Amino acid sequence: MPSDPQDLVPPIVLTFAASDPSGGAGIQADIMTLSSMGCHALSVVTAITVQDSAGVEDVVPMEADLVADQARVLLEDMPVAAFKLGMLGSVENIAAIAEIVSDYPDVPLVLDPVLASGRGDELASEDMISALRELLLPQTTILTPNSLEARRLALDESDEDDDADLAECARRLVGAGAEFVLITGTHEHTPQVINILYGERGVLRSDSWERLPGSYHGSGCTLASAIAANLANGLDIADAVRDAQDYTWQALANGFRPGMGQYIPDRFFWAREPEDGGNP
Ligand code: PXL
Repeated sequence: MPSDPQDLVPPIVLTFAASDPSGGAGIQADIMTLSSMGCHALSVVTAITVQDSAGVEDVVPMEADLVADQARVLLEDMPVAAFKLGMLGSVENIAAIAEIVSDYPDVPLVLDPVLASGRGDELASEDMISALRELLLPQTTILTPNSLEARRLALDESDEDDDADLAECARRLVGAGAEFVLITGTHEHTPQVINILYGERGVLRSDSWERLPGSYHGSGCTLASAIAANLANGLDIADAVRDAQDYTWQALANGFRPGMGQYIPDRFFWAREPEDGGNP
């Protein structure tokens, strides 16, 4: 028996995200990823969605007071090693969460700016984008937009430069307060998917991945949660980002299609033997 029961407690990560009952994205994706990577997941639900593997039919945000209460009781009880923020549901929720995390400035914060689903359903209003920029970017350790989200967050309507290059977007997002920005390249028309990590001094690392043929639901949630798990496990930012991409690529490569819509990543690919009926 270890003398200290704390030795048995895995690193704890608190995720704020919306429920995706399909198990593809959202808080369900976060819990699976964090668990698969050896963390204990605390999960504060910010909104309920109605969706299947083909698309989102409805989004109902939780009351901001209820979001704040869920988080406060957990934070008074347990030491949190990282925060992960996904779809937040409303401007009021963003403000409540920004206030809570401001009490924990030393805890790394991974912000996945969920603006639309991979299938194009809008999941954040312009007001929510402004609130993310103003209230959360200054508290963000690492922001994980895809290239479309990076452009929407970095450029405003008056910007002529719709096609501003991603390095310029990253520069502006770092200027707005994010310590690091990982821009994923799935939506760019490059033969390989190129993901680039930027910091204050520009590019920190660039990783290229074989482009997989499927259309996936929940890849962004998986990547951001995997980064949070790695930071909670004590990895530095460059190693956390590299290892999380490797994990996510494998989860996608082993993805499955549970219904009539998109593929979803298998976050427990490592636990399945091919002879169990899992993917090879
Ligand atoms: O993949 C982004 C995402 C995050 N969270 C929820 C979602 C989606 C995409 O559909 O539904 C709840």
